[in-house]
Amino acid sequence: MTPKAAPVRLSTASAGFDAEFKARLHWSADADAAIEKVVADILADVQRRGDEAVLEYTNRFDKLDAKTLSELELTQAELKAAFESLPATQRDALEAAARRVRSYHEAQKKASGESWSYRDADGTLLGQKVTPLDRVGIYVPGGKAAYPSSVLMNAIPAHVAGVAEIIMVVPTPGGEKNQLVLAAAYVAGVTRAFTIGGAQAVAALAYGTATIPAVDKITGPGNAYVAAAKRRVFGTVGIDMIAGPSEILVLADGSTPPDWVAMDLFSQAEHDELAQSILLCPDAAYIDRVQAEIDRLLPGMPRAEIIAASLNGRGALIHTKSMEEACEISNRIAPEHLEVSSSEPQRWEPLLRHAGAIFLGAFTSESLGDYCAGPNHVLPTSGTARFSSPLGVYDFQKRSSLIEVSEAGAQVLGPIAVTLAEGEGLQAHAEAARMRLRRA
Ligand code: HSO
Ligand code: ZN
Repeated sequence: MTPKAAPVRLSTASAGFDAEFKARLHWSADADAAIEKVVADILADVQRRGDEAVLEYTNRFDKLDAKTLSELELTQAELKAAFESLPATQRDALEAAARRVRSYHEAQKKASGESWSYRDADGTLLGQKVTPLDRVGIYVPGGKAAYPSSVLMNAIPAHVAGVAEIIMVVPTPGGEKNQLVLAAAYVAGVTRAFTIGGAQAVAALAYGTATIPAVDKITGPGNAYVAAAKRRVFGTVGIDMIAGPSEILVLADGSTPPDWVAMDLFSQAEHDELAQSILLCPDAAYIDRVQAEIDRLLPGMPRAEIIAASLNGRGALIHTKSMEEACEISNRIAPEHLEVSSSEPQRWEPLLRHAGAIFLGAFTSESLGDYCAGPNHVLPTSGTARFSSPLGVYDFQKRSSLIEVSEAGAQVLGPIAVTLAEGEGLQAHAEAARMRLRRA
């Protein structure tokens, strides 16, 4: 029997709204002490024993029987063969998505990822030099969350940024390789790929082993062990973010067919029982129609169980006093994905300040953004859109300040530096500045 999905109905007009709303939103990713211990041991072991440790853990956890780590490297020929083994429709879709994701990130680089400088009145040059990271690692989960689209979303911005080497790791439990993931690695231009995963793969990338080169940054989602490992190696390498369960918030004015909205809520819910789907709408009758569509459509969904668990556990249909109030609540939530399902999305967009990605208008389903619109689908979750941004070209670049003080400039800056240096009691600083002053 298909389960029922009845997201909780809330109304901003009711007295208990704030408390109920907070309780629903709560998501705790508290560190699990048992996982932390296992991960700490694996990291230390890989640091100590390198290849041997990675090989042992991989054989044990993924039930493989490899004799050396090099056996677990996927050759470029294998990636290419995976691509060529796909039906033409899949090959074309992967390439079309890759093209659009690439164009978007090229535009992003042009807009904010280039070096700049200027000269001030004394001829002193000041600027910022932007350089790509040398080598990055991309973690791709195995099993149920193995998304080829995520390979594109991680590797393409790295490529566009100019990263010379992109190392992909993907676990293959039981030796089963996901051909679409390998094909996506080929399309996205991954440099090297290894069938390893878990904390041991994160450790190998962070510290380097005889076979796996150490990288400068690790991006990509993973399970609780991978997340704990990424947290721990941060500092030795950069990381992108620690992602929580996926979220969608739909702001609806009642003008979109309600089955479209119901399916958009499903599209997030089907990812994971912990995923969150919320509808905010000032029209109570429309909310009823969305619920009716949920009831009608759910039995046809292959992942009905997951969808129902997600909607019943963390979903909500919220009746607001107005669209303005709905925008305010959305800002409080700072959702990963925000759909403005309205006939006048441009009217509401200026009111929306915190969201990973904003999808404007009835035709912009989140799913189009997940795969092929162009912007990245790796987005800040759990309210972190208040202070962080989608994965982008900038995550694969760093900036160096450039300073070239002219002789005239040194005469202006010198006395300022001398005064401040003496104030701090740092005589060498003061002298270094003074030596560059022209003697009268
Ligand atoms: N909505 C997911 C991305 C994704 N969807 C991958 C389908 N495949 C998290 O943003
Ligand atoms: Zn998705």
